[in-house]
Amino acid sequence: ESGEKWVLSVTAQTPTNIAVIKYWGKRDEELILPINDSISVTLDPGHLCTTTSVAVSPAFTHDRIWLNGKEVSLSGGRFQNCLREIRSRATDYEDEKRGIMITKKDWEKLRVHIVSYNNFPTAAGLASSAAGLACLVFSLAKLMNVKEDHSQLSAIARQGSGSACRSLYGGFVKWIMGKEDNGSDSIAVQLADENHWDDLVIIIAVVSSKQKETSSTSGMRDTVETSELIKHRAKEVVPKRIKEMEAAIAKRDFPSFARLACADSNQFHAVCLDTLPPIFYMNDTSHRIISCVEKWNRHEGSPQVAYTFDAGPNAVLISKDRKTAALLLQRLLFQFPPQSDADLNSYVIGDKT
Ligand code: 2P0
Repeated sequence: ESGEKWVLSVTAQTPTNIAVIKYWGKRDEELILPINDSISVTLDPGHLCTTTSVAVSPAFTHDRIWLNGKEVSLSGGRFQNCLREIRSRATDYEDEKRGIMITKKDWEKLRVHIVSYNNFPTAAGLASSAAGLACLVFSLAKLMNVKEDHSQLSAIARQGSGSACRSLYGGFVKWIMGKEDNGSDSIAVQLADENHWDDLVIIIAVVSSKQKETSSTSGMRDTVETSELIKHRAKEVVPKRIKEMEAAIAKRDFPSFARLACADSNQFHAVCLDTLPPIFYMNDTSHRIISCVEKWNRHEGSPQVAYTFDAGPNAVLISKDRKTAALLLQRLLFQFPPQSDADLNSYVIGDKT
């Protein structure tokens, strides 16, 4: 093809991740450095995921981005930070067949177009930034022939959105808070791959499709500024839980896994209540789901299902196997009958990882 007409593109798909030991609170807002480690499970590809295509062409005059079909401004600091970090690591690219040669210098001048879709409604209040920023960083890195490994890329995705760094890996992932002021050691590492514990089944019950009232970013800022409880959590509670959770995952010990995940979700929401002004992410239905699972687990004598709630009222329910997941779904549909056919589609069912 002649010099100016080519387009080079890459498409990638990234699932979101669900924290079982929560990230809440930053020590550095600009670099997005957390006050504690966190552990998450990445959903199966295809469920709650983002698909992103990135392209460069000499014909492009500006960096541009379209999210779910609508062009949005790229001026936000976080997008720009990710783009800049990837660009600075670009390496020479050559496609002899098409006669394309892009040097490190060329990458600085070439403009990118980014098109990104979520396969779930952003309005449902389900984490979208994690999958989105991870996918953006990964596809840009592939396009620009960046040689960094997944953990190094995770440190870049982290600067787009904290939880995004954990979506660079499948399976169980730990985001290490790190010690350095420049964030170089605040990276994600894989604890176990997607085949390690494939009995687990995750069911997400959409309790409300309203968008959350307090964004995570401002919520955690308020918490760090006003909560006493968060200090105790970050210093004393989480470090111990991280060790215990790592052991539970390694041994596929569901009772310990469930106990830790539920306790950590509850403490995260307690810390939100301890914030000034208090943040209410869960609602009555969320509380009823918790009671229902707690009662069931107690009745069985050992945990069957773990629950965890993020910055919104939707329940993420992790059952120990497929049989339990079927029972759980039955119970949910009986106790929380969907009000319309549309609601039925909101019961997103997916295996772990
Ligand atoms: C988590 N959450 O560990 C926790 C639990 C919500 C509750 O990470 O400001 O969108 O972009 O770093 O990652 C949501 O916060 O916040 C989050 P920023 P992010 O998954």
